[in-house]
Amino acid sequence: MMTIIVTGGAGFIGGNFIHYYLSAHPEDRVICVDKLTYAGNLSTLAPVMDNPNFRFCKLDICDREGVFALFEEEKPDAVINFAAESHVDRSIENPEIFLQTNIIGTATMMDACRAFGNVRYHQVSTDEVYGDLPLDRPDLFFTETTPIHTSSPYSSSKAGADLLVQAYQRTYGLPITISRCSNNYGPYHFPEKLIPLMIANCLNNKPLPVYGEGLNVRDWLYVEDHCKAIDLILHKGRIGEVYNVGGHNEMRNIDIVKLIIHELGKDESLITYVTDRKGHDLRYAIDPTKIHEELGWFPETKFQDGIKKTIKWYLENRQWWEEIISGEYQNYYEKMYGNR
Ligand code: NAD
Ligand code: TDX
Repeated sequence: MMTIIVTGGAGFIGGNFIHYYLSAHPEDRVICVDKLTYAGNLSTLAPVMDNPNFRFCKLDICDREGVFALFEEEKPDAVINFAAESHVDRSIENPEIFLQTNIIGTATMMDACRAFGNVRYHQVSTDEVYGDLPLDRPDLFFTETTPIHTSSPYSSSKAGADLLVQAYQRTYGLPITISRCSNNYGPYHFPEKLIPLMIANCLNNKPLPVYGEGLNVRDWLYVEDHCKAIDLILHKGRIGEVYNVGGHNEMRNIDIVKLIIHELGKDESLITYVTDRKGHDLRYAIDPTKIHEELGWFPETKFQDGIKKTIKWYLENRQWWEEIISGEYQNYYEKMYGNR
């Protein structure tokens, strides 16, 4: 039996991971550490709150005293660090909190791992640390040896954290792994991000704000496939290694938006082209050969099925996202999109 600390578990991917992990490993104990920022929702964890093998702990990963006290109490066998400020647009408006949570928070969690017996540590990173690829070179993909070359304060903070994780292994022998995943989609995705934002706006008959010409390409992966990859890396990955995780499922933003419109029976006249994101990455595309060959991982959910499941989830769980978009989110939306 293992005790694992999952940080950021009230967010999108961490929440999905906790649901997945508790059902895949019913013998293990999961402790969720989450600060409950604007992106954290306890309602995401409601289905597991009564599970005797689950504990929720409201805590900032930068709170050294609090983190050390929790380690002292729980003696975890492993840490999976999902907690982060995760939205590129917010990082362009205000980089500071990204440096704090994504870099200092990572260091704090790893310091606790060192202090309590070299605890196994997994860092959830992103393909954005590799920068972007040109649109006219479909033959190019990110591999684990692609140089780090970031574009936004968000991706730079994630890259800074990755370098620190590798340094902790080299310097202190901390048993680490890193996964760098492409864009996720699925249930519990916060509605500031492309897919849930377009679903929510469509359902509310609001304009669909497409940045630039909508030609940027992202490589979409169903969130459960990402969760399975992290589970495999935690249990079978080679210590010190980076694993790219992605679906070979590249789509242009505009095609995603049109697909959502058609699935929901709405009209393309809802599309509104708005000012582009500053420094907007053109294309992300992962080469997942390493995790496939070493750990046998491959994406199980096809995009056509995953997007239908996702839309169905948003239709059946309106309360979850309507509560989010009715609060402080309104001010965010007005600031980001009001005069765009
Ligand atoms: P999210 O924004 O939905 O959730 C982040 C969670 O972290 C929230 O619950 C929030 O309350 C918590 N958090 C933030 N700051 C914290 C702090 N200081 N202490 C404790 N908790 C804190 O993010 P997500 O989309 O679920 O992303 C999770 C991780 O996966 C991030 O590290 C992100 O960089 C990475 N990632 C995301 C994607 C994607 O497509 N969403 C793709 C690749 C990698
Ligand atoms: O309103 C929008 N209109 C639009 O055209 C929004 C919110 C986004 N976009 C575009 C920008 C991107 O090209 O859609 C694409 C996807 O945007 P996001 O959902 O913000 O995701 P992205 O910037 O690609 O980053 C995501 O994937 C990598 C996650 O948010 C990161 O946390 C992860 O590391």
